[in-house]
Amino acid sequence: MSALAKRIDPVESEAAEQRELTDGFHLVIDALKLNGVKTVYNVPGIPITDLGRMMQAEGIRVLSFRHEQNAGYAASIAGYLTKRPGICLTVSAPGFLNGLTALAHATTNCFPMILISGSSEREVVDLQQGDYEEMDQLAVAKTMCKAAFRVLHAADIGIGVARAIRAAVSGRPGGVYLDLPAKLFGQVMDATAGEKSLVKVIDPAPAQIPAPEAVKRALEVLKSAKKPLIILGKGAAYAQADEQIRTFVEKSGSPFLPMSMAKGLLPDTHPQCAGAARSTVLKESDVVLLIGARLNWLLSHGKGKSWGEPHSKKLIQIDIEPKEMDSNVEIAAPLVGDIGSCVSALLEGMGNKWTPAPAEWLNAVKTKREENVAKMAPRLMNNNSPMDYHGALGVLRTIIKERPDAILVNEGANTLDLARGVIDMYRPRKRIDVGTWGIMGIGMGYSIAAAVETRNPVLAIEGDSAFGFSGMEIETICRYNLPVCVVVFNNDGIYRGTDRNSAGSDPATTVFVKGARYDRMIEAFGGVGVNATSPDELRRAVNEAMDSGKPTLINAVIDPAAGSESGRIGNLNPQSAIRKKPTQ
Ligand code: ADP
Ligand code: TPW
Ligand code: MG
Repeated sequence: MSALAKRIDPVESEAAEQRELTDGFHLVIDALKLNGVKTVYNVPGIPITDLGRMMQAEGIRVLSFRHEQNAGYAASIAGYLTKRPGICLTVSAPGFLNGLTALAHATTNCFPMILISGSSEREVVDLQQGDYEEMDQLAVAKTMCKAAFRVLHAADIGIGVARAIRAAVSGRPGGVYLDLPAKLFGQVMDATAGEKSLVKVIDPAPAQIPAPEAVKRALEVLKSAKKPLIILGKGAAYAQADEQIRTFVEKSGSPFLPMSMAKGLLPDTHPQCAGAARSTVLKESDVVLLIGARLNWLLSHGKGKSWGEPHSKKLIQIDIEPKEMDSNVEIAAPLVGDIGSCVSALLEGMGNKWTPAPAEWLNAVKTKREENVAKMAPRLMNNNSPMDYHGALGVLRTIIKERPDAILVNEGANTLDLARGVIDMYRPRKRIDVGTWGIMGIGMGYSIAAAVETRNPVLAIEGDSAFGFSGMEIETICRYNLPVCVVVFNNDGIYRGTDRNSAGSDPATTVFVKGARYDRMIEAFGGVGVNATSPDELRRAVNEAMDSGKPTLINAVIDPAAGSESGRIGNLNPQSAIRKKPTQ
């Protein structure tokens, strides 16, 4: 008899006397444990408070957050880092809705995640009779995730959890919603039958082998290239096929361009890395191979001036999702399958006699890259006070170089774009950021999950606005004593702290309290707060935090005039045809 049998107090009824019983609470826990779930990110309340308590009692690590959105972002990035669904647990209606942004974010970014929410009485909800936190959560969730399920009977919990796991991780990963009505938790059933009803998901993300003719076609196109380019996306980092990818890239002799979260899959200092020659390689390449990267806005949809149009580039795309092919431009050689299998098949097809890309091309890229790096170098060494972005980032760049296993969390506008360009990454899956939506608010949730899942130290580089979206979670960081160092790039506002409202006495829409001291926030919870006004002070404070592993928040004072509107993507702001831009 399993452990679950012991947990139910003897039931008075005579009929039940001889049987051992289990209930919905325990079946949910047993189903998750059976499938290797070790951590749950949650905010307690009716009807899931006891579920969290019982999970903890049963050995699952339950991290309680201050807001479900942050718990959800934590779960989403846990999914990305581990290739297993990250689990977020919330209460009904408002808690569910707070978690929903993260679920949609996980789906958009192709991260496996399961949002489990308690819900109200179905009978009352469906008649709209005004139950406590009434909402048809399943209907709402369906439009925003990869799959959504509701379990009404305790005997179906095993199947419900199994379906949720499989849906989250198989094929293109994404967010899954699992609706558990309050009544389910108390439902009782025979323990043996309960145990039998559980499902261990075998091979949740089966390998998807590419078709041999598709491999051949891809190799033919690649062989024809004089100026190939390989673009690595976060799908490639997620796939955990690091060795195959490295071998393939090196064998191809092609420059590679890492997308933001693919930085470090091969080191940014690798001789083939074209990160610092991005516009050159996008414009001048003749064959582009995409590995786990979509041709969305982040790659200008694969067309236009930045792609050197008019051109006759040929594209090869590796992706697990067939529908991704031709989404924006024609793909000459679609290679559908999982990245590990596809790259292995390409390597095998290349054999021992593959001729690497012409050296002139790689040399031209190298020259461009060295030029750009040399241009930036002096700016990174300035010791100005107040700091500019480059002075502060120069320090953090060195710290990551010295600590390549640290996880870098990054959000903001200028703080994001400049940190991405300046800070080299050396190992796979060490840079996690705003992702496909450019979403603000991932910072503390990502930091917590990164520390918990990897046990590596975390350095979060946060715009002051970006930080504000999840700042309360520094209490969570202190409560669990996590090795997280948060650096708030405090330039008094969004993009800049210098805007003025010319029409009245209210502050401009993009500015915050001048000279705010974010470092004092963490002191309220027993963490270490430091105010850093120069690169030297910043270096000292971050090194100390990374050495001690103590929760730390550094208020890095940045010149309020240093940033630019929307960082690198100011061109996406619509312009009024009839009004001049308000004064700044
Ligand atoms: P980036 O933002 O870094 O360019 P995207 O999120 O746009 O990356 O693209 C990631 C792509 O990777 C998605 O199209 C997704 O389907 C794909 N993908 C994710 N995991 C795998 C995998 N294991 N094998 C193949 N493709 C994958
Ligand atoms: C959920 C819009 C994009 S960037 C940004 C906002 C509000 C903040 C930029 O200021 P920050 O960085 O962080 O201080 P810096 O260095 O440039 O000053 N709401 C969500 N997501 C997004 N992207 C926004 C709003 C936005
Ligand atoms: Mg700012």
